[in-house]
Amino acid sequence: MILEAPVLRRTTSATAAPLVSPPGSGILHLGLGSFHRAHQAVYTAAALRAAGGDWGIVGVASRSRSIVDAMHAQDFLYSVATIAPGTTSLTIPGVHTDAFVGGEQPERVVAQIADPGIRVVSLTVTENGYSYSPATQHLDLDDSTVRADLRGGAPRSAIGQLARGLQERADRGGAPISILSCDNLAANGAHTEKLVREFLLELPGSEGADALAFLDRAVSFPSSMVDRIVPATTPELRARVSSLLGARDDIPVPAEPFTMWAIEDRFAGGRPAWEAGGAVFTNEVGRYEQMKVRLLNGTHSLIAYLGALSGAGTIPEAVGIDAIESAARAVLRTEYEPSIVVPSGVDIRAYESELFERWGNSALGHRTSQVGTDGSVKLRQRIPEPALLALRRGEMPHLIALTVAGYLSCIAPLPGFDPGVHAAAMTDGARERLTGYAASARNGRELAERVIGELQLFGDGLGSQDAFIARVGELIDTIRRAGARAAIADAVSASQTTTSSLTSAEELQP
Ligand code: CS2
Repeated sequence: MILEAPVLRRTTSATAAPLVSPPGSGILHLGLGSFHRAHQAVYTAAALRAAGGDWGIVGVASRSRSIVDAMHAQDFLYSVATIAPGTTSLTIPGVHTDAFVGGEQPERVVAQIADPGIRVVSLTVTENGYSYSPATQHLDLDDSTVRADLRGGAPRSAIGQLARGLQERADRGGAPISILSCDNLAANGAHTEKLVREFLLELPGSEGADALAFLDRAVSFPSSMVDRIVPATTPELRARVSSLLGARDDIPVPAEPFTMWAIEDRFAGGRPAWEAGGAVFTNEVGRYEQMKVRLLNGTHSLIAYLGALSGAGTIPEAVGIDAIESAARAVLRTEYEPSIVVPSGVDIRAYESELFERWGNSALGHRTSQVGTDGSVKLRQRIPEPALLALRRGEMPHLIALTVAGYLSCIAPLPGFDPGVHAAAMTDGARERLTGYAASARNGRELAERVIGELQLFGDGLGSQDAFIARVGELIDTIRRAGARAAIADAVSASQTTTSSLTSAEELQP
């Protein structure tokens, strides 16, 4: 029945709200994945409805031909299925005007960035897509793609594409443009700008000079905090959406009802009226980012790793385990909350209780393996600064140590320990290297010393914290010997005895 339904197209779409029709394409988006399609695209549709403007989006998938083919086959339409227990509602953003695969046409990415009609380049390329070394936070000059991009030819890395595109734009008259990172990186705008500048500075002679002058003059890199839980699309969702829609949609995106976007209002070439979709323009983006990356994402990692080790396939299942819920509450209150300054107007108690509702959304099916994937780059954003702040206060961050112990037990299990199927489903660029370390480690302490101390996976600050490294090692051994629940009980009770008086983050931060 569904197979016989017509494919979703502008002519077959039967949604209640009329589709938007962007008159031109002012945005180039790198990273045409589910998150972008359920987040920025929805805000852009609201902006176009409210205020118009030629802010259609040209979407660039880094490698996936199937998403690009499906976007073309469906006139760039797809549904966002907003899912809460008992209800699913559909919206069709309809803001994309073209789509192509960046890996197949890297020269086209460069040409589009140089095109004066494009005034915003936004990015969701994941923490992994910025070609920087997690230990140093600088452009990773050991990365073969970065090295090839610096030598010339069509660039393959996002940073190389941005730098080459901006070079060409500078040559074509240098029309103002903004580069908008929408990834979960601290100070993502400044971080992206630093990496693009480092790329240009690495070019031989004065090759990057004109582009650097253009950056000073007419390119802005606003930071933004993005938030919406977007699980992977399943065949069941495709079938459900197609039957609700009465048209076949091969690329729907599931998402939770909650959505938030806080953006610095520094757009050199103008911007859509994203506030119409509820985006907050603020000069407190740094505070929003820290709050979200630590409280939501940091705790999410804890739930995912300890959940997977306890046999939970989904986040709601994991947070439904009492011990994991108490660990999540404890890490929020005693380790993450004291490390942030809450943005003005945000009620932190309400924010936290909403987090538990969001994680508990059982209809969404968000997998522990999805959140646990790429921990080597994600954790670098989430844990070192709050851990160091606690250590400087003289307190051991037991639950952050537990998060790291959970991560290593999932990705690089010590010999003889089986972390289970959900841990095995996590992918991580560092898995091979870390597994090699684990194979020759005699105990958790040795593994933690190699990964945190020698490899400095979480930066040089934590790399020299022997007591923290030892605590991670102990918890890895407890997980191996007595299981995840024993390690959680140990960490939660230790944290209760050490955190009687907390100093506020405002006093501790410069
Ligand atoms: C998650 C995030 O996969 C993960 O690491 O923590 O993708 C999280 O769901 C989003 O950041 C929510 O905005």
